[in-house]
Amino acid sequence: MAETLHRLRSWLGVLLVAMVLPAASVSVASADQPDGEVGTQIVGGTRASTSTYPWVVYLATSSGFQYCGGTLVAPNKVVTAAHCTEGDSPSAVRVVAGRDDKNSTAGTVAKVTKIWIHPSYQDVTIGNDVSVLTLDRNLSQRTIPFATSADSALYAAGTSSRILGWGTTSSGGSASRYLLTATVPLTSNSTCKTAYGTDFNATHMVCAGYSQGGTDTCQGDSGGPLVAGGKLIGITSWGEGCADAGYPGVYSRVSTYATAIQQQINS
Ligand code: 4AZ
Repeated sequence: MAETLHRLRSWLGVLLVAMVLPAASVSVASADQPDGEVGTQIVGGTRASTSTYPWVVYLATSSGFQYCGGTLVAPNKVVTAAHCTEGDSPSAVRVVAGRDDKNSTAGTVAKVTKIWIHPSYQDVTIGNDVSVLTLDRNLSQRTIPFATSADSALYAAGTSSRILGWGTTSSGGSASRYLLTATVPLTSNSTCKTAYGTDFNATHMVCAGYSQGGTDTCQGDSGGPLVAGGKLIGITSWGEGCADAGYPGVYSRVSTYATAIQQQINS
């Protein structure tokens, strides 16, 4: 599967924490998150409900392992990252909606009948990290509109944006059992250029995070939403580590891909 390398990285992190460094590497997290408890510390996140954010979904393998996020933009269409679906067969992917707790059976599990990957996608640092999934049914969950070329104001530096996901709570740490959310300010393009140099392309990407770090998306959040002004403006894509000062999270700039996404919705 395409997510193999990506997932392997997450798994290695989990394995290291679980088997090799049981006490040491979870030091902060374990103090704040007793088993079965909710963390508020995790890369600055807090618990959220899919009742509040019904359009946030996660991608899982056929055995139920959550590996990426996604956003419902039409009853049977999910926007996610190309690096989440690259090389995957539609039959291998499940979309889970309406389930805050991965250990529950709440909500709906849809199958995927088609995976569209941006034809120019090669690598997250080049851009085009966009994919649209077609589901085998229309979901009842509310959808969210996505940014178009008319929404450039939503990308102003300093705009408060919301990140959501079930990913890891620290770089190389373990994934969250529960849906988490946080708000982060969009950075300027020059700030992101300073962090990432030629890997940052302002046409294809937008960055978000505090200069001091502390709040960010992380492994397993990829493909999930960055929301501002009631619209999907970004797709969680990449970054150096997670929540590190000077290294904001990088998101696919949805307005750049609005026409392509709309074509997939219409298809
Ligand atoms: C990842 O590997 C990933 N801090 C997602 C987001 C960020 C870094 C890595 C941003 O899925």
